[in-house]
Amino acid sequence: MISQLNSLKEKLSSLKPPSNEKELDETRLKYLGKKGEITLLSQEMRNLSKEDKPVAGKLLGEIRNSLETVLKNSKENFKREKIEKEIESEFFDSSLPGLQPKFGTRHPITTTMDEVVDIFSGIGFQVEEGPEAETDYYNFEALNFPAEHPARDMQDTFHLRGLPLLLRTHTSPVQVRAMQKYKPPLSVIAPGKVFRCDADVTHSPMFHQLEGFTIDKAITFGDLKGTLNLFIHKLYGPATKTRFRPSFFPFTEPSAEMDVSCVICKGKGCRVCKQTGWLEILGCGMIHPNVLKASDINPDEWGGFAFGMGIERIAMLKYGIGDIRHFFENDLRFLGQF
Ligand code: 2U9
Repeated sequence: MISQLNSLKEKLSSLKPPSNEKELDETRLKYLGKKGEITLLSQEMRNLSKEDKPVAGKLLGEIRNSLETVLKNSKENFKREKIEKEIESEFFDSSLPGLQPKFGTRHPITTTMDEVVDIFSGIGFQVEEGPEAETDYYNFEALNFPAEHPARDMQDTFHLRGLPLLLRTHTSPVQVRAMQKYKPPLSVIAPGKVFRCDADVTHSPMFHQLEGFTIDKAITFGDLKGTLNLFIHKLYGPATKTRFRPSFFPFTEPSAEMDVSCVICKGKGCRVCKQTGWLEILGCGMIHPNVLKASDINPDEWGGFAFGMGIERIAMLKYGIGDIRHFFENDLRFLGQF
């Protein structure tokens, strides 16, 4: 037994330490497992003589301790190596420049619409919204459109198949609904999407409008001019000139179109204003008595002015954009510029 222990000690002293976890487990099993060499030898201890027992016991203890130390050191080495490898693979260089996050931008139509709404809200107009699918009554009849008016033509208006509805061609029906809902005096703006069967460089089948009106006693064309001049000076700057030309709309009488001095060349004449120095910006007029009557407002007691503008046109002039289709293509190279 003693000689067996001595040769085991000899063998273990030249034992190559395990080089991986698998070898470590195999070595442990080989010597310290249930049927391992050291375990079997320690079981045989009880058969030894009284004299040999302490010598063998001391030797066995030394062998077990030195093997356990080797195994423990190897295990710790493996653990450390594993952590070092992990740290190396997950290395984070905090001195590298960060990745630039991509921020979205507001659509130029949203920005322009908000700006126009803010100006009119600031001088007391209340904002109203309404349905995009409308009846013929609210879109045409209540607005004094004669039955055979060209705007009612199938080519201009989108009709909803099988339903007595159409896509509103202007936001005027929202204004009619407001006139019926509230009592004058009343100042309303109606921003929103409108739909017309039309498409080219300056027309899109869907575009944005903002219309407004004021109804009060003794309203004059002077009130209309004062309000719109204030709006234009806030939108394009106080040096912008305005002029009014006679026009026609079924819902206003008299009607006018308002021009502004060219926002690009300041009135000198350029490609955008076709050398005239002026840009057509919106339509307006005094609300037709028939329109007031249709909403139960007495035209002998009350009068009103109204106006309407296409937001795409305002934005095209503000940003110098030549083609309305840019607004709807959602090209990030275009949208990222605003
Ligand atoms: C009610 C009474 C009157 C709204 C008005 C215009 C003139 C006008 C166009 C501008 C460019 C439409 O987008 S556009 O093509 N609009 O010229 N709109 S007066 O008049 C109203 C509206 C509602 C009850």
